[in-house]
Amino acid sequence: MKALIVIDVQNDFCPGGALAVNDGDAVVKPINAMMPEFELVVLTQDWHPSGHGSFASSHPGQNAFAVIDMPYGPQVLWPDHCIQDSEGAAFHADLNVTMPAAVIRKGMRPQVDSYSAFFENDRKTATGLSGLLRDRGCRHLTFAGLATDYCVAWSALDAVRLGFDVTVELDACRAIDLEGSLAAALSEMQQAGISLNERQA
Ligand code: VGL
Ligand code: ZN
Repeated sequence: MKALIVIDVQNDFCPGGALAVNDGDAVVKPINAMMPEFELVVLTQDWHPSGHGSFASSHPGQNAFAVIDMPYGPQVLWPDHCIQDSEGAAFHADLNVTMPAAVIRKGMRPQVDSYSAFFENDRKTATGLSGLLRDRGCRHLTFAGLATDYCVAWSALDAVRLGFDVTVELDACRAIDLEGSLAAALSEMQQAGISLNERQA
């Protein structure tokens, strides 16, 4: 059984959004087109309370994109984004939200970020996604969405550690690319045995 995990295709990661990814909205079309190929489709939604610990605005004197030490390790500070119930946190208006069977929300605890769809950044607190996938008999996972070098990569790498067979559809992903983060993420994913697919290549 094959599942498609669609990562954070939300307004704030699209052009005009609070943490806009270059060309982020270009992922919507290929993702919608891919959905019917999968037995199960799951969406993730970055879903922060206001004043979240990953926001630069919560750390006086710090700027967006600085890195600080949190109790669970280094944390990039982001502009305020994907605040629960805001328009920025909503899925892109053209994303197919009818076919997906579940939405996994993440980053809800005020002091812990969550890039991965499986575990928060403390690397301990599970979201429950792996149980859902196992209960549904899915061993083969394909990832697409935003952003390649953060939430997509962290999710795909966790999936490999959890024993799933993992593909990332690069044509249906776009990156933030902070100081070489895209190249680093691609090489880490490759070394972990993840198939990096480029359909249009
Ligand atoms: C993401 C930074 C902060 C992502 C989410 O979806 O890649 N990046 N929150
Ligand atoms: Zn976030």
